[in-house]
Amino acid sequence: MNSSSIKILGTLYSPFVRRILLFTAHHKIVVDTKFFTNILDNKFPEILQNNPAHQVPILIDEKDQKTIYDSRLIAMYLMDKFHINKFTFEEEQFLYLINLVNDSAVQLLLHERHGLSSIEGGKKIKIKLLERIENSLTYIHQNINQFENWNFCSISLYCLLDWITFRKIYDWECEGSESKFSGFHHFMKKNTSQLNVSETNPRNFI
Ligand SMILES: N[C@@H](CCC(=O)N[C@@H](CS)C(=O)NCC(=O)O)C(=O)O
Repeated sequence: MNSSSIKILGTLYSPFVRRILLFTAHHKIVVDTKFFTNILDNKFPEILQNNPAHQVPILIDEKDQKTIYDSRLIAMYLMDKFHINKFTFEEEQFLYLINLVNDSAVQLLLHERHGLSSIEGGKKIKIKLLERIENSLTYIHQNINQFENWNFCSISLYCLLDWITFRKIYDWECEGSESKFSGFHHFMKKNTSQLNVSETNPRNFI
């Protein structure tokens, strides 16, 4: 049995957690995992102790006595520790957009769950969030050739696109591969066989 000094606290559905699981698998970094359920409705002392914002993923490196939260910072920590190429400035910019789309999608999901999309103010916020998602994804799609390599940036895009489909938040798949996002179809298809992608498919855990 593998045991690692690195532990990842997460949930089975989070696209932010999945990024770290794909990134560590790709670089053959052994991690232990601990998954929580329903963290939006429950407060978990172990999460709160390690991240005051009560969000996952959280990395705990027992050997080096470090606790890191936020997936981008976790990736940077691992890059440093395992001598993996750091982000380029362009990748950082794409990652910023991917994170923004992901956060907007999480907010949309919460809006729907709490029925806010059916009230006037809520409708306006929904339109704004959807506009941001659409514009940012269109821009990323125009630059899809920058996502040829399987690195933290493309892994994050994969997890985002799959998650917004899974949660039915934004239908980038539209009319199949002929859609305006045809480059995303190609990107997703090409990467479905990457390490740990099928094992971390959130649909497995419903
Ligand atoms: N910026 C954070 C975002 C993490 C995040 O939003 N995590 C969600 C899971 S998808 C979470 O923990 N939500 C619980 C909450 O907000 O209370 C990252 O990149 O790690």
